[in-house]
Amino acid sequence: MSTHAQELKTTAQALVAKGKGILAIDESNGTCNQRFANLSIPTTEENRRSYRKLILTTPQLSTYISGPILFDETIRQTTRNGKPFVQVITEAGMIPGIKVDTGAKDLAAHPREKVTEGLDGLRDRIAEYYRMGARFAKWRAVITIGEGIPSQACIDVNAHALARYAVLCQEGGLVPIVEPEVLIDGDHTLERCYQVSDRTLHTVFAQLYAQGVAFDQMILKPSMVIAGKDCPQQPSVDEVADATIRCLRKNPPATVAGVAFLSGGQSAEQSAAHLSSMNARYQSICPWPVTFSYARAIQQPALEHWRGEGQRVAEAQQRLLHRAKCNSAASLGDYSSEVERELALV
Ligand code: 5MM
Repeated sequence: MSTHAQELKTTAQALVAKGKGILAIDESNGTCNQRFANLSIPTTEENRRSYRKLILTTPQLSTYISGPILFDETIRQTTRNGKPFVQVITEAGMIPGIKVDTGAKDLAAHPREKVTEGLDGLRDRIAEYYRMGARFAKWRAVITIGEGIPSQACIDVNAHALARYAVLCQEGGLVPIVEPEVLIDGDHTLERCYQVSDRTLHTVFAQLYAQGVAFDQMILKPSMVIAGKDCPQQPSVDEVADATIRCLRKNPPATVAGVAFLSGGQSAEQSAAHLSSMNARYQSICPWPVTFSYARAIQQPALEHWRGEGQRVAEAQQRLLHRAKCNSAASLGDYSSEVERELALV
């Protein structure tokens, strides 16, 4: 058992506290720059710092967000006055998190498939992040659906790495967020996504168990069971919620501290609607809290408004807060298009 066991349990529970979710702002520089470039925002370190400061200093954010996940560059950055972002986060009543994987790379001998790297030196990096104030971590594995894929080899190596990462995190005092993402890209059906998600989660939890991960000291960050974005038969909101909960109830043990979904390229409204339907209809039969750990579905409206201009910060923060409120409502099963509009007026 980790010497941090009690701290890990307390942190894990706080991350999925009622009405709260996690905010992923851990885009690597490449991904962040791409999102900036799409909006003609100059891709400089100073702009990445300003944008992350805009997010982290949003008034009332901690009412809805338990903790933000940072990228390595961000955890080392400060406000203009020199206050470390970790301090900004803790003073606002949130828990600092850190992405510790180093990205999904091509998997040898398996065309079109990826394996996430970052295990080399991880014990030392975790110790450094803990000293800097981080209390949870994230590692994302990517599973692609296509003709003949995913291979079992791809699922196995990613599950093995997720478990190695998770047990190292617990040893070092960071709550691991275990993120096996089944991508939304492609024209696969809901049923095919269900089969792949089920096989992936089954393999991941077998590895977590085999390697001694404490389930009550971790959070699962899965993708929803959804049709591929190019599938001609798009399921209804309730069909996505039904399939996702059916798949989830088969897999994570009841002792897992919480389930916090990624948005995976769904629109802001869609991801809130799916989460809300799950909670409204199934909260009473789920053994763990079901909430969000979104990046794009919370940030995108704020980023699109900000566009790198200082005078737009306050309005961009309002847009960020609006999405945080909507997803908080969704985590309670209370989101609807009317609530979406009402919360915009508050
Ligand atoms: C799936 O991506 C994670 C959740 O974001 P969405 O809710 O937008 O799907 C996200 O945390 C992702 O892992 C980070 O943005 C890091 O991305 P890269 O690819 O730069 O490591």
